[in-house]
This record gives sequence, structure tokens and C-alpha cells, in this order.
Amino acid sequence: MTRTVDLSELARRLDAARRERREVPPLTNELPELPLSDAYAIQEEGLRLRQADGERVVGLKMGLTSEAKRRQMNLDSPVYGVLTDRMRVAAGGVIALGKSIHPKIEPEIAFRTTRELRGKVTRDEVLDACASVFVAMEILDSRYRDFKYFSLPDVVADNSSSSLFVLGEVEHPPRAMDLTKLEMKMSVNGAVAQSARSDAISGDPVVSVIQLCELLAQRGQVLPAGSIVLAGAATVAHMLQPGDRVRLDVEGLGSVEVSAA
Ligand code: 0L1
Repeated sequence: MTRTVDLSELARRLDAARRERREVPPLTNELPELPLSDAYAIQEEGLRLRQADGERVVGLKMGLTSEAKRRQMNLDSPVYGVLTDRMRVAAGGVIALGKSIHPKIEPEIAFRTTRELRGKVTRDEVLDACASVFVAMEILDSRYRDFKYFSLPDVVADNSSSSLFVLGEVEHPPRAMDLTKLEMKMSVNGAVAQSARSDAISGDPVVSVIQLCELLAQRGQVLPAGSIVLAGAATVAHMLQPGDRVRLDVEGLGSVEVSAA
């Protein structure tokens, strides 16, 4: 007998875990064959629940874009998630760790689009559609009990582990520099914790946007004008501790800071 999977129930389960800050077992413990397409459907249903609660979509994030990160998580392909207005932390702001489960922070580069991007796009089309590029950090907070043992569908269903994000205040024209050669240093309490060159992000952060458009097209979706796009982490993540002051410096793009309490 074929078992019917209630995707809405799975979305409600993950949404409750997020709101109540509690860990749940990976969905694939009970559904080992959960297809990636169903996982994105769960992600979309989770977003509808957040929108019903008044959250507004402001952009998208790419995840698992660096080789270092894919190796750390033992997962093999890029994924996306959605960013809402309530996930944004002001530059220089404070992350209340009590409102998270097991938050980690990652160094990123972000874009802001001014034109819709649809389907298979070229590097030039992405650059033409992006008004600006800037420094950013993402705070991940997987709702699953064990960071190590979940699979790609688990991550996708859980909005690709996204929790919060912080953006640098200075935006730069994307053609003003070679976006593949920027040195990135993430420091915690004054000491460099992670560093990489920007080509650690998909070989080129612009490629992340190209891949995002392709992934969206597979679900009949587009990247809307006015979106913030987090291009993905350049390094593995740093597990946040109370009192951490985290600063990201990206050559040519400036810096952004956030603290954890
Ligand atoms: O942004 C990402 O790289 C998604 C990673 C998912 C795994 C994790 O929670 O670290």
C-alpha cells in the first residue's frame, strides 16, 4: 500500500520547532525516500505559515555553496531558502541566543536585484540585474537534533537552515571589482576565525545567483526584482557563544559586525 505523506503536517512540525526553539528528529528518519521536490514543497508551505503570521519575503539565500561547507556537512549540492523581513538583524545589532536552538554564523556576500531574473541566465545578465553587492553574514539554526546526520531533503524542508542575516550598510556596484578575488576574514572577539577568498563561494558568487535562478526555474519560480540574495558561505560556520562579537571584513566591500548575547 502506498503511504500518503502529509507535506503540510511536516511543514507545521518544522514551523513549530522554529517558533518554540526546540530540536526535532530529521524528517528522513521516518521518510528515508523524501524527494527533494517534496522537501521544497514543505519549505514553501513553511513560508506560507510565516506569511500568515505577517512576515514578508525580502529575498533568498543559497546554501552549501562552498566545498568546505559541503565536506563539513557531507552534503553534495547547493540549495536555497527564503529570507523574510523578520530574519534581518541590524548591522552592529545583537543576536539573542536564547531565541535560537544552536546558531552558527557564516561569512557571505550579498546582492540586491533591481530586475527580475528568470531561468537560465548569464553572468552578464546577473550583473545587469543587480544594483549592488555588499558584505553579509548569515546565522543558521537548523531545527534538527543532530547537525551531522541529516540529508539534503531535510535541510531544504527546513528552509535550508536559515535563521537570521545581517547586511553591510555600504552597497557597491557589482562591476566595480573582480568578485572572485576578494579576501574575506571573519573574526570572533578580535581573532580571525575563518578566512577564504570569495571564489570559495561557487567559484564566483555570481555563479550562486545563476544557480539560484536555475533551481527556482525547476519549481516554476523566478528571482523577483528587489530581492536580497545571500550568495552562500565562503567557509564553514562558527558556532555562536554568548558574548561573541563577530566581524566580517571583505576586501573592497567593507565590513559588518554583530554580537551574540
Ligand atoms: O547555508 C547553508 O550552507 C545551508 C547549510 C545547511 C546545513 C547547516 O545547517 O549547516
